[in-house]
Amino acid sequence: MKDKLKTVIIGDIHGCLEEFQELLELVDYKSPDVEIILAGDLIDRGPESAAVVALCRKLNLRCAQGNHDLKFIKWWKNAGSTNDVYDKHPHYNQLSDEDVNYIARMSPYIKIDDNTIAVHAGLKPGIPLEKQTKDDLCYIRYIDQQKKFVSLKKINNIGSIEQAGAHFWTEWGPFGYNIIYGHQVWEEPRIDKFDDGTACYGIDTGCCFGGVLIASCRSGFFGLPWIAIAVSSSACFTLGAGGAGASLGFSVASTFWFGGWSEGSGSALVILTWIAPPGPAPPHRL
Ligand SMILES: [Mn+2]
Repeated sequence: MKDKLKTVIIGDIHGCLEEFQELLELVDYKSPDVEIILAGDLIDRGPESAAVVALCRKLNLRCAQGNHDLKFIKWWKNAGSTNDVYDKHPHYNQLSDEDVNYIARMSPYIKIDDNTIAVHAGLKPGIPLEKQTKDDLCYIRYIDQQKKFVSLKKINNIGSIEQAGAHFWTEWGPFGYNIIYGHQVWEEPRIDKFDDGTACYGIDTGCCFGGVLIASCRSGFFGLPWIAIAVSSSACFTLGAGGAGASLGFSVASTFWFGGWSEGSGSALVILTWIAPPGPAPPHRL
């Protein structure tokens, strides 16, 4: 696929159709030089999972498969082994054959350029990108000294991440790529920078839990190399537009320059500028 000038990466939508649509408008998604890439977890938790999948499919958006997407496909391949899942996930029953195919065809990761990838959860340290397993790419969170995956359940059983001798996966970097990922909910976007000039960008700010949905935009917007635009969920908006910037916690001066915010219809709009990541220049600089 030919590289487009403006690349926009959106993380865990989780059925939050309204916020997703708003964000699409915001990044001018119909423009021929804009490409939207999704970091997975389109479904579950939010109110309109089936509609989100249908929209992404109709727009033919490339999506890195998330653990929730993978979980659905595993269930579906087992011919819907249990029916009680409909109580928990009624939208499972609302997905059309085309929707199911779209989810099944999602990529384990998406290469944005030679230096940059989008993936749902992250990478396992010390393993080449091509050799990463689907489960690691979709589920990874904590890694112990033996470079083994440590589940959230195990950490909860042991007591803490430290007691489990584990670290969040990005702390084992660099990985040879700029990595934009979702999966782990942060109060504000998390950025880990490395000596080789690459960085990891965690962009899941928990829209389905009342946080915001973020679009990480590369190149071309406002003539700057990288920016992030966040649109509030309705729950977050009730925090009050006046305090939007502060209440969302976007105050990391070394990483972000707070570009300002304005009110849209029924939502607070926050525009943040990402300082260009160090190291290799994005190849599609204006
Ligand atoms: Mn998720």
